[in-house]
Amino acid sequence: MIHRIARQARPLLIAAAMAVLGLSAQAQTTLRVGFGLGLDAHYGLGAVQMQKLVAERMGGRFKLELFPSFQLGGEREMTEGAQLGTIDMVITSTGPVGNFVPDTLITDIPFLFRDYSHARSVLDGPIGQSILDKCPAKGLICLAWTENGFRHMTNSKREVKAPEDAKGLKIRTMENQIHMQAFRALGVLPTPMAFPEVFNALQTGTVDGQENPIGVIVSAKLNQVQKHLTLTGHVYSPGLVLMAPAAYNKMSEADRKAITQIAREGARITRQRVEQLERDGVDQLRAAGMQVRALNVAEKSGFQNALNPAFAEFAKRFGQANIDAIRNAK
Ligand code: EAX
Repeated sequence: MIHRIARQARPLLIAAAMAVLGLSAQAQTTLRVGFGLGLDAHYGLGAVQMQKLVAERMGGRFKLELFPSFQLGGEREMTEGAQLGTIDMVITSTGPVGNFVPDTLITDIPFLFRDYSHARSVLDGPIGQSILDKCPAKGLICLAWTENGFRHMTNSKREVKAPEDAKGLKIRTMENQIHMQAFRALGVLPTPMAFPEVFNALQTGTVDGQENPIGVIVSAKLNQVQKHLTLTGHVYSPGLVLMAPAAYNKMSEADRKAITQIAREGARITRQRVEQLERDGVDQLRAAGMQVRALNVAEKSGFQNALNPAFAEFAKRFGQANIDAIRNAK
């Protein structure tokens, strides 16, 4: 009699023990997270924060395994990996994402955002959310906006303080149609390329220059292969935290909400790092021997005016009202 009761109670006792030990019957799922630059750069710090929060909040059901420094490929390749489900999460600039989700391209228009707080408030608000909502139909989950930073131009040939100085330079751009259109309007020869190839292309002279936020220039040590830095701030480069639908759709509603909130909190750390790298980075690059050229208001307007032919094309593509809704947002 006693044996029979013990036998029947056994599964209950095991379940109770597991509950007490916090062990769920569900095995732990490892989510692979790919991103560029080192762990101490802007995406890396955000990724470390996400890893910590997943461990704290997702009850042992999930853990993040981080793959920094483009180990899983360039941003376009990683974004494709998220679509295919071979990579579970990606932290990337919007650069190549427009090839998958064209609705993100409006955020890549030069001189669209006034400053960081303007960009973050638009992207974290209804306009930004409406763009994130376009991702699932294109085979991607866009959990949150993160940040790459305002982009500046570098080259190995000459000081650039006006658009005419840039004419004829071969400048590497991201694989982004909007950026390429803008650089063509400046009379620059845009050469689209995945970031992992950029250092070597600059070193061998395949391209004369590139453009990136200070944090990227510093983290990738581009001062070793670039002489001139012009603080054009010509584009605000948003970032995105992407997730593979294959991984996301397996999650409970509660876990989807949790990972989305965690992505937002990781983005907060990334944004702090972007501003810190930008504050400290220009002096670091100058000390490392780069000729740094800040632009006054008139010189910056010179670049903006030179882009007018491209702005006309952007208005046709995205609608002037949509561009103004972003540009004029408070
Ligand atoms: O996201 O490709 C680029 O220029 C990006 O700014 C870089 O990969 C960081």
